[in-house]
Amino acid sequence: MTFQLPDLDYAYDALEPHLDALTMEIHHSKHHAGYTTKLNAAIAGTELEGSSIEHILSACADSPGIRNNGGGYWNHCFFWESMSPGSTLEGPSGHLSEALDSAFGSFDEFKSEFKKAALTRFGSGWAWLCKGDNGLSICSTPNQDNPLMNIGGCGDSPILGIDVWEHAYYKKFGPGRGDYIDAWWNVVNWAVIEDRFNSASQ
Ligand code: MN3
Repeated sequence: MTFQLPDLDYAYDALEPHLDALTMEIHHSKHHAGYTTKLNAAIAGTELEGSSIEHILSACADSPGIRNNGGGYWNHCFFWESMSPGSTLEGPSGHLSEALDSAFGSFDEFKSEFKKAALTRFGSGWAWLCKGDNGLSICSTPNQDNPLMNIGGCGDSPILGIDVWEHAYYKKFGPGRGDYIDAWWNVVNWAVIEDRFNSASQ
């Protein structure tokens, strides 16, 4: 049993004009495909072969090949599922909306804090919104690390994440990471984020 590159639920050009088709195609068919192939190679013949990706991520800290490629595999699956061409900036509703207001004051304040975490991640990495025992929180991780690895003070259940590697935005936005983040809000699938919030164990 090996990991497979998942198909997207939408076409590469479906997130235009916010995210461009060429970036989406390269990001999925080259970058994500590469992490998937290298993850399978890294776990082949080890005790982690055949394990769930969640178990692999919880046990990968001492293996750079499994950590980088397992993170890259899971992070991008999570990222594609977080977006939808039918999304709007109206944002979340229900219990998620209440939890965001409780943690950050308002949806706009949450977006501001999340953007700050994504902007200030030096080099390549991710920013995350997580659900934990004390409600919602924001953190960021370098490279392809993620909260499921429970390393670096970022260990609650992730419900939203943004890729801030340059490969995610440079073709369209150049060095304008902030412009990319602003555009990305338009394609966040809040129904999916709300489902994750409602089903998160913590
Ligand atoms: Mn990426």
